[in-house]
Amino acid sequence: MKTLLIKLENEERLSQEEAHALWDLDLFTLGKYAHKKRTKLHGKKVYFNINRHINPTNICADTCKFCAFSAHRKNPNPYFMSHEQIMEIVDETVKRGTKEVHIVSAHNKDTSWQWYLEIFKMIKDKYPHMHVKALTAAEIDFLHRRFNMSYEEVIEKMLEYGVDSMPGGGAEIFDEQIRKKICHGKVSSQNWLKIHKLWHEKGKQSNATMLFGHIEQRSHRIDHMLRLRDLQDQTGGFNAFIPLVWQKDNSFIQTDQITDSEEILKTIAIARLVLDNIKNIKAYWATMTLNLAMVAQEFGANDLDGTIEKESIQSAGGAKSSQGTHLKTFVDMIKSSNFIPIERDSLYNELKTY
Ligand code: V47
Repeated sequence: MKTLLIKLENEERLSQEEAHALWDLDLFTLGKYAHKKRTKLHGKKVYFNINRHINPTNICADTCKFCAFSAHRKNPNPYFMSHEQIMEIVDETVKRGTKEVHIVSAHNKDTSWQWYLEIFKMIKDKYPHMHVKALTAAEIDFLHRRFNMSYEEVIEKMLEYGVDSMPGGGAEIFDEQIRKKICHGKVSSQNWLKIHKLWHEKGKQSNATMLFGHIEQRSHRIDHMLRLRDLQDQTGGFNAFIPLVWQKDNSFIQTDQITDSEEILKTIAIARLVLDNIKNIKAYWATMTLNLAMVAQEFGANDLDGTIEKESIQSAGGAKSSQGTHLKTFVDMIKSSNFIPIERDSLYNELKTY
């Protein structure tokens, strides 16, 4: 424990063993070191962007037990949007100053790879400055399996059709045993990492998520972070790490695990301390409430994600995020917490200080 504290004090890289030992520290000790690191990197700035989430279909070939969004399971309302419907949403959101569309779909086997990709080209043709963050590694793996395309071919098409960056979804928890229990058949951990590596090798950036608070143990979260840290050492392509708190309504997982505020804040603080090579830690307000996401800014996080406008995946599981949030709410909350609100673009360039 003594060497761990000395290393934290000196801001040295933590070994695997030391990373696991972080759980033995209390929240306020973790918070002290995590906040020191976040302040060194970002001062009092809290980042967010003005974005729109679009989830074009919920019809899914996969059967992940944690998911309430997939229409195969307890969600009784299957839907599928046409490109015209998606463009109507984009046209509307542009009027409100949106600078990023975040497009994540279920794995719909009754469509074509063109349906997935052409929408990106339509958006870029009409709005060349709109940042398209689209296709999780899980979707890329699905397109590869369904349409017999190699990962490289899917990635070439993404570049050709105008995808700017990749969202971090589909990572869930990398531990293979847990993965088998919660999302058997979906992209493997190894392939999730391989796909991001291939994307980074094209000079492109992406995010990384971690779904926690279901049946995994704390040690699995550390294992997850360390696998990301290893890849980031090789490529430097991850913009942000996003721990997603599992929303339990309408799911097929039975668990007694309680994920309270202390556990969420500890996970954020540990992420900041372990992931010494990922600059941005997002407290994704949709899965931890805006209030706790604000508190998380004192425990290592430096970002809140965006205004979102409409959110269908986490809200299907019980999160109060279906209507997004207002820019003014963000700005007021950040200011009243004595931080500085910074609107950023999708790659963390600063656009405006409020
Ligand atoms: O991979 C599904 C998660 C992810 C639930 O890159 C759930 O900026 C909680 O990719 N409770 C997709 N989480 C969302 C995603 C994302 C979200 C926010 C920011 C970014 C980014 C990417 O949603 C899935 C899965 O892990 N998810 N169901 C649920 N009930």
